[in-house]
Amino acid sequence: MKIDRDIIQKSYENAKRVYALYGVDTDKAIEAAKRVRISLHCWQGDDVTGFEGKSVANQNVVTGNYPGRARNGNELRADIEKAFSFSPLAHKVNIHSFYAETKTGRGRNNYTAEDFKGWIDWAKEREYGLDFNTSFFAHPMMNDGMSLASPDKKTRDFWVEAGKAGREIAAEMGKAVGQVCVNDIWIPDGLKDNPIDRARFRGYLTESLDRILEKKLDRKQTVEVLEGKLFGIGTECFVVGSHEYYMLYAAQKGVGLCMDTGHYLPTETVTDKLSVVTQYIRDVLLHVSRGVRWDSDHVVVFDDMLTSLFIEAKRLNVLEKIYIGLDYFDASINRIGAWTVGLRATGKALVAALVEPTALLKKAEEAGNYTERLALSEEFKSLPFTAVWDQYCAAAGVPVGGEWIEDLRKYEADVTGKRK
Ligand code: RNT
Ligand code: ZN
Repeated sequence: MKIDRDIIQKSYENAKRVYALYGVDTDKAIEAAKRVRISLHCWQGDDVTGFEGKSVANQNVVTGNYPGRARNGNELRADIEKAFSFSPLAHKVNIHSFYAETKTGRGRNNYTAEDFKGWIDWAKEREYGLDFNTSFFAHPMMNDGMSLASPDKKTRDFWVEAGKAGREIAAEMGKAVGQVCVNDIWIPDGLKDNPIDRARFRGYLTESLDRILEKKLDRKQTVEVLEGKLFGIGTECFVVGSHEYYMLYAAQKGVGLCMDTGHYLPTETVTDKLSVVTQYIRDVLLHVSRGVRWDSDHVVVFDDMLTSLFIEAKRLNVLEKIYIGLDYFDASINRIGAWTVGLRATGKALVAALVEPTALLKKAEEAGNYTERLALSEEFKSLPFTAVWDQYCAAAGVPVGGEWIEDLRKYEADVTGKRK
């Protein structure tokens, strides 16, 4: 399938005139979209497996066995490039410490930037930004599913070392690529059943985080964000690093916060939290995910959750201030397809937010005219933002509409389908 570029152009010219009636400049909206970097999570490409080759329990639950998983850095990077070729967005790549390609036998607690040379050289050459996470999971040093909050001092010490090493790596990455590397700290630590002394575990976590974060690093190279969650499989009753825990720790200690859209009660939204945390916390990372009935990490799609989040960020004027990364893993479908669907859904939501005639909505609200606010909100939902998205894709030289699917099929036949 090939869509006539003339149709795309004409639709765009029409849409541009429609939006102008509401005071929106669509050319400017496309330029603004290019300034918002979207970080792609490398771990969708190999089902959160990493390259350390250890067969240990993984605290991230991934389901499916679709063929073609990337088995090493070169395959994973090639697959990421394929996904990027289907997206017009400004990209970063988000990696975990267990994607180190070490030649020195170093491990999780003493990796250095040298162990990520393959990633750094590649990102530099292609002008992608990089983001980082120390992997506090899938390792023999996990102790009853705990790391930084473990009651065992040796366990905590090991993971504090890993966290410190991770910060240095992130700083080196930021320096190398010339843009901030966001270092996300997420730990799975928690308990299946109810603890008696919750404060004891949280005390251990505070002590560990204080040790990790003690050294001041250059903010132009790296910033840290802390990611809480509500529950996990095996930690149904108690998660040490809850959202409130990290939100208050971050606000008090001047650290950043990560909010993952799958990590809250079903009726809670990150959309509503954004105006609070961006007011008190300088560095905010969004992990864009899709929880279905639970924190299931389904592929991100173009739905109300996604659009309302981007619209809120635009209304708050923080789209260029916050950091945005995708976070999901589906091993039951083509993994590059999974990445591409999420990237393109995110791009659509971004464009839909940027062309929203926000000024008119604000005006209605400020005048106390809530009928007009509601009426306009409804009308704006069906303005032709898709024509602006298509134009953004066409002008960037990436596929429009479903054009990319055939190319993906070819890549599967020639490359991923041949992997054993
Ligand atoms: C897990 C968190 C975390 C992970 C990645 C792999 O619930 O969302 O962000 O998904 O670090
Ligand atoms: Zn996350």
